[in-house]
Amino acid sequence: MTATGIGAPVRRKEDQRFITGKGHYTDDHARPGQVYAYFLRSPHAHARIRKIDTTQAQSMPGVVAIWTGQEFAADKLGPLICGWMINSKDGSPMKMAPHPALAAGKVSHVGDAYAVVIAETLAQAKDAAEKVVTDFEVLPAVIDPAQAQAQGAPQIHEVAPNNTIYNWHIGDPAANDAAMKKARHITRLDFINNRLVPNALEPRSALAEFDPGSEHFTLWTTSQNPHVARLVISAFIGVAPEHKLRVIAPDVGGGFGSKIFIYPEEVVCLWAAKKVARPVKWTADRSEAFITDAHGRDHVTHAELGFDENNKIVGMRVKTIANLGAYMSTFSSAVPTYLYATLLSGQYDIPSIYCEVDSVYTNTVPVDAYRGAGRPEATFVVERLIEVSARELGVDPAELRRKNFVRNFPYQTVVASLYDAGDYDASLAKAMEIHDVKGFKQRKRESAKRGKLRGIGYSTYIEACGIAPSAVVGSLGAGVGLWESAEVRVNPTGSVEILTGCHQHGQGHETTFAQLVSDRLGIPIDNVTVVHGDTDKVQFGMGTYGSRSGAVGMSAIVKALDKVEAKAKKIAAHLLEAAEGDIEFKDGKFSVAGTDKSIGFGDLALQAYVGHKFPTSEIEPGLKEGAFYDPTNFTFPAGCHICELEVDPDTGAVTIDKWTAVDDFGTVINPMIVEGQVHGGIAQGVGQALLEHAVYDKDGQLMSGSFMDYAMPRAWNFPTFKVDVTKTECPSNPLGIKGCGEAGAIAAPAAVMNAITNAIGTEQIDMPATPAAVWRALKQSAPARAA
Ligand code: MCN
Repeated sequence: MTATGIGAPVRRKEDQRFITGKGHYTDDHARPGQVYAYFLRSPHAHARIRKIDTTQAQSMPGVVAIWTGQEFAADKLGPLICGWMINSKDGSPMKMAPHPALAAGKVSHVGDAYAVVIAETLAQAKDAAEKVVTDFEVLPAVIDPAQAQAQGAPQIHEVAPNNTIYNWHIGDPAANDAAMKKARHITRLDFINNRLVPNALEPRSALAEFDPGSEHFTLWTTSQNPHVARLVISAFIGVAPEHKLRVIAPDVGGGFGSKIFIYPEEVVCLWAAKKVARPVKWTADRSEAFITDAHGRDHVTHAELGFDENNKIVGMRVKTIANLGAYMSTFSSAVPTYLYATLLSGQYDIPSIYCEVDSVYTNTVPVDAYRGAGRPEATFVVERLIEVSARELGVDPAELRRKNFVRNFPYQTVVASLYDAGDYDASLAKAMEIHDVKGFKQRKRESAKRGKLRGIGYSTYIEACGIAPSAVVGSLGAGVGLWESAEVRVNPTGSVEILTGCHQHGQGHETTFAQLVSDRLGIPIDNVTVVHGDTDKVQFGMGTYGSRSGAVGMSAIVKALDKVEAKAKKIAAHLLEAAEGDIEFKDGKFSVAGTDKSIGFGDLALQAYVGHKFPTSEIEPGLKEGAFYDPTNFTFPAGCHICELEVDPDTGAVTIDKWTAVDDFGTVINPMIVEGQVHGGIAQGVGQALLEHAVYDKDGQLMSGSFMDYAMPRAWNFPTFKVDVTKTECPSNPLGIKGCGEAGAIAAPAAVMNAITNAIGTEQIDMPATPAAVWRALKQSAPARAA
């Protein structure tokens, strides 16, 4: 390992500009003549629009234009789409309701945009918006996913009777019934997986420009996948043809999934920019973000786990209702199905699993992928079930896990995933050792002396990421392939530009991708630049989500580097007057085996471009290669997180005292970045378990719609994490990498809730375990505990 190569804890190159305020985010961009968009949003969860009167607003100072959903509809643009087809168990396709970028005739959630004001300044746009008079006929709304399918529930979209989008399943119900009948013990649990707001640091933003001379559009936008945004906007919505639309996702301040999707605002800005013939900018304020960024999670689940007389699992049965909100967001349909149920086997050898998922519409903000997307929900089901089972069976929770671990790889689960490599015993043992699980009893006694209840909880999670083999996702209904692209451009001076289809918005790609290239080509890391996020510069790529940039994006770079090396060897052979097969490449030098003849990488790059010294009839000048890489399988990071905490029985307050995480991410490119990713993920998972909740009242008003009401985790909510790794290399990519970007968020909620329920002695508590919820659970279970 070199000081900056694979495995080195190199400091993030990009942080220099971020921490000195030199980042360039969408809202930092300004175009001459730019005007501002302000959206009128529904104050009601469900309402018919009887009339919109813009007369007074039109005459307000600075107003350039005001358009409603009717005017948008008149231009016959396509609706926003969900790109992953899911069929119900009867074979019928999911019921996708139209989602126009500006609602016309009816609004379906608080925050649904139905008109836009374009003005010289944002303040003028807001002032004018206040003068728009909208006559709403308020309709009954349905908010709770568990009520959405009830008889007599308000119907949101005509295409979806009973508000049901699909009724999907995986597994064989009859075989599962038979398996569960044989169980000697069945653990049964009901959960709510709480709805979360993504809250990226940088709110979403869009700046659209139209050049009437060339008829080209440019869109600066907060996107995790600019090419996909361009494809959807051109092919499905039809604002601009693909080749005349440049999408730039510059520095983006966090996404956590919420910026994968194509949203109404960027579409409307593009449409408006052409109509007013001026650049149009929109940037969400925080309140707008709360009611427009796609939310995460929101499942209601009943789950059962059956055991035989030897405590071996015989079967699992799960029924989930997933809330997809008022419209189907871009990837929403896949989250509670293929990203959820396919992980229900956890780290365990489970011979029979049956899972049914009903996805429903409600009058709430659309729900889509949020860090982990389906896999935190699956881990929560599996890891709560196994922990509670251990308690019910009276066995040690680590022992019960060990008894049921998968040990022979590859392992085909009964829910379609093919686990390729892993060592679950190793991560559990290492975590228990680091955590000092043996000392828990003593620590519990000490807590008790101070009147505190101490609990410990495990989460031996697995997830599938590195999304994903195109053929697999295609067969499951995805509208796109999920390969990745790269181009390696060697410049004449020997510096290198990597053009990647991935997009970084906090993950440190400018460093880790450069580490790979520096390692491989033997050049200083500072001679490598990573270019991403601009459809005019970079070849088509699929973007960043599903912890794929390491496993898939870097594999595409490896493939392109292979081609660069192959061509460079050809050139070296000519320059050194040797046979191509005799050229070796090591430490940045091409040499003829067994001789002292060599040429450095930089010199060779120059020769490649001047082309003076080799026959261009045999070798093309230049040194630049591209590759598309399609993985052969998902990667399956797995590990063990242990949470230890204290509960104050008087107040219900929870203090996390110790956290140990041992993860298997295969080959680690940069341990410092990986550790940072784990920290961030744990923080988000703990946020879900203890603090965060998008609470709607029965009328569909978001009660926790600001940071005054929606509690984000803070540094003082955490102890210092102990983070370590084990390693089994991933066999399905050339670097042996498994993704790390979501692991913490996937593992953490179950670890926290297992620890809390261990401390308070009752399972009857849902996330978030706020002090009030913990205190209530303690009071309600007191009689049972006393008995
Ligand atoms: N890496 C590594 N060794 C490995 C695996 C990864 O050194 N074995 C490095 C990668 O090279 C990359 C980083 O770790 O620099 C994360 O890699 P990966 O796990 O491939 O995840 P992605 O880069 O694809 O990022 C997506 C992932 C997801 S899905 C969410 S959600 C998330 C996350 O990253 N959103 C984030 N981390 C985030 N971090 C920040 N700051 N902001 C977000 O929005």
